[in-house]
Amino acid sequence: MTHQPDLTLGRRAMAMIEDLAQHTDEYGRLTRLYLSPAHRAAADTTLEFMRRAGLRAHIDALGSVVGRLEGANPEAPALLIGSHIDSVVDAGRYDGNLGVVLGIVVAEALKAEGITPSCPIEIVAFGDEENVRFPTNLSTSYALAGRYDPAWLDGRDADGISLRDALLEFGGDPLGIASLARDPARYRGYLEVHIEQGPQLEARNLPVGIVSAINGITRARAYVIGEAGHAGTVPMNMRRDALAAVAEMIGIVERASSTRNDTVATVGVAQVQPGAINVIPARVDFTLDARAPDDAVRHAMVEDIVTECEAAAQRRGVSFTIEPFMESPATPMDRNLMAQLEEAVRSLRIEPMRLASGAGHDAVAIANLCPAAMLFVRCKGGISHNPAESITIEDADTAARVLFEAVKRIVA
Ligand code: HGY
Ligand code: MN
Ligand code: MN
Repeated sequence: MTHQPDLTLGRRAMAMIEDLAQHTDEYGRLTRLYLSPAHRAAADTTLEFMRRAGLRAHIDALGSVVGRLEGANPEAPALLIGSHIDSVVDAGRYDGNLGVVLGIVVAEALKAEGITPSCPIEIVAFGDEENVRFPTNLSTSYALAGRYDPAWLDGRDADGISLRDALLEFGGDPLGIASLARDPARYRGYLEVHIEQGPQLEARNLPVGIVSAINGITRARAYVIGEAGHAGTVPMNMRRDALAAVAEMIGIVERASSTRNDTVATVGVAQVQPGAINVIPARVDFTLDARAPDDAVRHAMVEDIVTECEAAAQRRGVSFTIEPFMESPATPMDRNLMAQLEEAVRSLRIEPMRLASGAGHDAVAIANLCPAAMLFVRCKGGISHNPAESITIEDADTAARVLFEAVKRIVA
């Protein structure tokens, strides 16, 4: 009779996930952007979770929630565990949040088993991993690595609000950012548990997997300007139709990213002006998100896309401008921490599968502070960035027990 886990840890995690899912900026769907009222409410809830778990917890100058469990030797390099509680628009409830609540569940389990870690354990709920509201790149986790770009404070959201003003409104402190930088000598490693957001674990019928590397990302804004005109009178061969040009450019993006099976590129936003049924589109602003496991491959792909879009613009008599605003490097995970995770997975008699991450994560930023590793959790159909995102309580429980086993090994 195989040991049927009592699912206590999974139940605990799912209950906290449900509590957090109530905090949204949009009625009827989950949208929780960095420094929004919903982010503040979720941060306060996370603070409460951490304190109830016996952690010394606070919300830092950038809105991250930080909980600390002192170890036998408070001076020993700490173990960092975390993920993010901000979301995309109309999001699923597990992206990011799962890694935060599992860290808290493991802290509770250590206490319940009377285990005092040899070193401190810090659990962090980052607030700006999705970079949806402001033109930033993992700003709250880069701050811990001492790499916060002050220019991010001047970035503005769709309503023209600067990150600085939003931070002050949230109760943050722009002057307290520099002091968030952690001393690398005081951290032994970072573990992040996250839903896979892809179909591989489900295809292999595995509940968890170990991340080998995180893909690099280039994000850019592009602007195509043609000429508005009467939809009924201008002959097709005399138009400078900005939207028709962008339609061709989206085909270019698809083709350039489909030549290899490990590259992807997406046009996620396109705003058409003036946007009337009987007016030839004068201008289209759109975005590009391009990814690859190798930085040189990604840069070459973006260069191809730009060159071909410029030629298409030339042919069509429209202007094409593209402005990259975010570069995130491809990031290999730490071999030693990966081995610790693999041992923990094996201890639960699960085959340890390694897989790359197509999605970006706070681990990319924290890898500049200390060794970093990630555990992926199976999600239904690989669906994410979608309210249909879901995991089972059994897999949440398995992930919690793997994290618990790995943490016990690392802080023994
Ligand atoms: O876009 C990403 O890869 C992540 O979900 N922020
Ligand atoms: Mn995420
Ligand atoms: Mn995400």
